[in-house]
Amino acid sequence: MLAFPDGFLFGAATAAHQVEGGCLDNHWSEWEHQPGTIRDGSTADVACDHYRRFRDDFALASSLGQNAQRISIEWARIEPEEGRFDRREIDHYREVLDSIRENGMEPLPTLHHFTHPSWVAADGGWENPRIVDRLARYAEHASRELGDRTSFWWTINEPMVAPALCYLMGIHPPCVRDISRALPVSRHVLLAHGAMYRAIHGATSHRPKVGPVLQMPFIDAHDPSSEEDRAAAAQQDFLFNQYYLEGLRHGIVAPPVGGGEEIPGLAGSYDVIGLNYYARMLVSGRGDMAHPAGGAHGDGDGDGDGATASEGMRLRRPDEPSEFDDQMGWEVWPRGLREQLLRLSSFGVPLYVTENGMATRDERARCRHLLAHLAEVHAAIRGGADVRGFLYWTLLDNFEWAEGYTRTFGLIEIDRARDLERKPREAARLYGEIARRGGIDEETLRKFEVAAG
Ligand code: IFM
Repeated sequence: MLAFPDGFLFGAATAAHQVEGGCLDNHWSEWEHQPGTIRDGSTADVACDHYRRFRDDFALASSLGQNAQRISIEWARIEPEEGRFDRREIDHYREVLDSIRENGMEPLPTLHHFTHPSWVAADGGWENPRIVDRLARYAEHASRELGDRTSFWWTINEPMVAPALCYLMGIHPPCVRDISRALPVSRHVLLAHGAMYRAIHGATSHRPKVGPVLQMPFIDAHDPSSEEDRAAAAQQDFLFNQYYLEGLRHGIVAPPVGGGEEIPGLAGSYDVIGLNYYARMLVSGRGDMAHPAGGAHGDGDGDGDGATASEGMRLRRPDEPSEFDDQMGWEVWPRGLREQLLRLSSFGVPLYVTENGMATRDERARCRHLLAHLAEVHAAIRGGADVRGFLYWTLLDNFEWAEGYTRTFGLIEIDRARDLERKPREAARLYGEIARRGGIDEETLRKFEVAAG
């Protein structure tokens, strides 16, 4: 039996724009309504209609065995115009958080998950340094109003996505490909996290656990014997992973983003750390690059359209075939989850896997993927990492950003042809059994042919 520590959280994660429906006043909604932006021409106007059906969704998640649920709060609902906070929307999220608890689950809300209000975007979005104070003010308001309903706050989901996908690779809006614009964005996401951390602790006396949610691909040299590849991998790892880690730990903005200057209050701005882990990213010195983080990256769906944002995503080591063929075209490598958790364990705070999952229609593959990653979490705990929870990405098939509804990550299928009917998948039941037992038995590992980690 791979037993997890008492009180371990087994849950799922969602993000407002991807599931709620009706998030019309943010910059993603504006973008996805332009022709040619989303793979299947869809929008998130309805998404999973979770904004209205959240009670049923949480009851279902709980009945399946989950004891936690990560959600996100939509900034554009809370602050539709600069400085005007919408009381009805605060009340809505209070009901959402209460409903999670009433269903016996721990709520884990995130304040910024990719989307910001249209008025923020119109004023420069992440490029305008004012976003730091704006996010802090929103975090202060939300945590003051909702702080008695949650013990956790996650500040920004995947800070590196804004510079990398929005300003360097041009995959997410505003779809810029310009390093000189990406670097200030890297600075602002880091500073915004620190300002939000301080704002939350200043606003509430409930002593919540506050932290960032980092998406950390395991970045390695395509050819480990090539010095060029090793140097390129180290450089990518610095930009995507280490830059944020140094900022959090030492409170500095490291080059090439900053000049190593110290930002007051940034050092140690984490009581917990969330890790989103999906894939290994192999890098070659020839300049190939890849990015396994939300949105359109590869073309693993076999639909023959050949669209790919990053050919580098296809880098594979010929002698290490991937066991998992996901719809995103990512190189799924479960061992990387253990490695990144052990890397983060030096921060000395509790760690949570805030996202991990697989987009597939092959249910046995989803179950094997889940077991293989949970086994790696267990191995990380055995190795000394203080991991307290695992939040599967995601609860419901949802709007996968530039991929629309073509990617099926959900524990629960959404039948879009039948009024968004919810249909729990085999992996949801398997996960529920693991959550109820607090571990994985050997028979299950054998049945799915997964090694213990
Ligand atoms: O759907 C995204 C999520 O919003 C952020 N992390 C990665 C997921 C899968 O791409």
